[in-house]
Amino acid sequence: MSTIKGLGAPETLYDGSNLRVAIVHARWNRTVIDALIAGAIAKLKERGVKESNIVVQSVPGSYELPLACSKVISGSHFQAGSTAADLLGGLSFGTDSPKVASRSGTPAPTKTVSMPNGPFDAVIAIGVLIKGATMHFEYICETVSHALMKVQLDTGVPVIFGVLTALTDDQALERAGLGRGEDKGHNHGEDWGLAAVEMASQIRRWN
Ligand code: DLZ
Repeated sequence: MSTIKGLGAPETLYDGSNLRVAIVHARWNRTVIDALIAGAIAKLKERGVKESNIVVQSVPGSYELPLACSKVISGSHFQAGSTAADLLGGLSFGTDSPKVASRSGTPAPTKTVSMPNGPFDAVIAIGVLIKGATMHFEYICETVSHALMKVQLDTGVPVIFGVLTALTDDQALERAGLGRGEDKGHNHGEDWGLAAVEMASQIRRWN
């Protein structure tokens, strides 16, 4: 069945070969997160962004994303960042029977390398929030989405909203292309990679 939803094609094919992009991601619900990061990186590279110009930084949970994005944009150093090249070797996802891992706590970062400096032309904030039994979900979704918008308006650097706010595990898996049914769904990370290149290119033109 055709659908009217999703990212429409841009009028221009943007060239990302001179862009630097940071991906800041939460570690909650890691299976989904890893697929989204891989989708974003695949599209960044498809549009010409160099692997060495893609920096990936993890934070514990989605609530930490706005401050981390703000610090990454202002050029503060983080200790646990990786380049896309470091990371791509270590990502694992797309298993036969995907589960949303690590729901019961904040997983530890796996790497400690120093992160190259910005400035960054765009930041993609990636998190996966899945509704639980309490009101946590509502508070974090609301706060994080407002705060990420504030970061981009305050800094003038595009912050791509890569936060899934899913009511169920299956909704999250399907939006990362990991659906458990015949239809695997669509990896929204790909859309975020394309959005980052488009917004970064446009902002350069407008400045
Ligand atoms: C505490 C919490 C819960 C319950 N659920 C999620 C989630 O689904 N996705 C996510 O990214 N983070 C979750 N967190 C962690 C918070 O975002 C945050 O890391 C902690 O409250 C510490 O500030």
